[in-house]
Amino acid sequence: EGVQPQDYVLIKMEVIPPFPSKFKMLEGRNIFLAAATLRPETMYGQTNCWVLPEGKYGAFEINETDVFILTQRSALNLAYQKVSRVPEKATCLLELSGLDLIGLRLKSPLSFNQVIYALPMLTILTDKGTGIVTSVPSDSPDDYMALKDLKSKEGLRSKFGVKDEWVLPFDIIPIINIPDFGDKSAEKVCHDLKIKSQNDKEKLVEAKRLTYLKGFTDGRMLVGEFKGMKVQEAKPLIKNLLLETGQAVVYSE
Ligand code: A2H
Repeated sequence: EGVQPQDYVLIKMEVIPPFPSKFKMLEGRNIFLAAATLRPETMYGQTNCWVLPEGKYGAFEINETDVFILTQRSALNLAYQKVSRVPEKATCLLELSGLDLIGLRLKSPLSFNQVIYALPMLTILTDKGTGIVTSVPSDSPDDYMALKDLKSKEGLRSKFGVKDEWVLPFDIIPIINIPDFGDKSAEKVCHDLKIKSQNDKEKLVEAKRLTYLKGFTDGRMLVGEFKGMKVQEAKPLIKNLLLETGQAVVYSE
C-alpha cells in the first residue's frame, strides 16, 4: 500500500432477490456488493460488477438491515471507520468465494442498466479496496478489456459458468467526452495501444495514465443531472449525491 491514503467511494450494488440457496441465512436483509471506486461520476455507464473468482469474501453485518459483501480486510477497515454498527468489530455472517458471487443480479446506483450481473475479472487485487469493482467499460481500460475478453471468448465464459445473457447484451454507454479521445475513451486508448487482453499489464498502466488524467482535466459529462458540466466540477457533486441519498459510503485506506 502507498504512503498517501486513498479515498474511495463504496458503491452499494444491491443484490436483487430471490437469493441463491447459499445466501438463505441472509433472507430478509438488504445485501450489497460494496464496490470501491475513484470515479463516482462514471456510475451512469455501469455494465456489470467484477469479482475475483478465487477471491475470499465475506457477508458482513453493517447495521440492523444492511449486509455488505467484501474482503475481510476491507470489512475490518470499514469497522474502524465507524460505518459499521459495532465500531472496531466486523461480524462475518457468511464466508463466500468469488465463484459464489458470479451471476448475482444487481441494482446499482445511477446505472442506466437497471439490472447488471457479477462477472469474473482475473486481475483484481485482494489487498486494494474491497475486492469488488464496478465496471464502466466506456472510461476504464481494465473494465473495457475484461468485458471484451468475456464477450469474445466463449471458453472463458464457460470456465466460470457465465451465461451469454449476463454479458453479450451489455454495450458500452458513452457518458463522458474527452476532446482527444471521444465518447468511449477506454475503447480508443486500448485500440491505439493495441492491447490484447486484460492481462496486458504494462500497456494497461499506460492506458489508465492517459485516460485518467485527461478525463479529469478535459472531460465533460454527456449524461445525468450534471450533463454538460466538466468532470472535475461534477465529480464532487455526484459523490455527495450518492452519499446523501445513502447509496454509497466513503472508505479510505
Ligand atoms: B475505478 P487505485 Cl471508470 N483491484 O472505478 C483492481 N482494481 C480495483 C480494485 C482492486 N481490488 N479496487 C478498485 N479498483 C479499480 C471506475 C473507474 C476506475 C473508471 C476509470 C478508472 C478507474 C470503474 N471501474 O480506475 O489503484 C476501480 O476502478 C483507474 C485507476 O486505488 C477504482 O476506480 O488508484 C480504481 O481501480 C482504484 O485504483
